[in-house]
Amino acid sequence: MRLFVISDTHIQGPDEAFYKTLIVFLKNTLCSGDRLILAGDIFDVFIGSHRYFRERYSLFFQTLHDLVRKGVIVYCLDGNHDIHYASIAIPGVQYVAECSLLCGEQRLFCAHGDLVNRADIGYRLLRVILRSMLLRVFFHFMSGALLQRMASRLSRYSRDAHEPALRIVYRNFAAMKVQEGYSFVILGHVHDPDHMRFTFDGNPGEYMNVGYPKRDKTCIVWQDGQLQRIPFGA
Ligand SMILES: [Mn+2]
Repeated sequence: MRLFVISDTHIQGPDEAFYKTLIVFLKNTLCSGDRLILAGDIFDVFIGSHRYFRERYSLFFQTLHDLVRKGVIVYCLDGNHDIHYASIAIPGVQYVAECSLLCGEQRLFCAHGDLVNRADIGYRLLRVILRSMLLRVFFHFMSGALLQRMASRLSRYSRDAHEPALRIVYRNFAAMKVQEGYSFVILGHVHDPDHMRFTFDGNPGEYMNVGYPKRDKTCIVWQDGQLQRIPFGA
């Protein structure tokens, strides 16, 4: 059993080369019994409750459907650029806020990571508003193409904060999870391909951040008790 974690690919449209790379990777790499966590910000702008976006990326969701049929266990997490995935309701895909899984005898924690920085109150408030029922109804009645244009402009302005100072905040969060008993902690969001090992009370733990696949050309895989970064297209 292998477990793959992909996040922060920030796909901007179905014609983008990296979109095709991602789909080919999913089709060719994952086998029955593997697990896949899509850990948020796969798309730069995506609202799963809106048909426009489901159709825009239908090839991706068809691929997920095929993976489930093949026997791959798929977990899907919202990011801060892509929300309401659960509305797509692909049978067999598990829509969760975060993952807490057993890998062999060890526990693995995975989340997008946009809630790690507790000092970012403004962002937390925005997140609640974006997910609110009212806005969901509003989205529903708006043209998908208009939403795409508005949101991609916003997305350019609100590039996630990737300051180096955040590295320590993420490492502290991971250390807290190791203290809770997790052996592996995987986060995304900050586009920082960080990797760190800790020991708490003699129990080793390991943290990896997915980084920014468009630049790093990698995702994370857990296999035989080890976390590794592997190239897309490998
Ligand atoms: Mn993010």
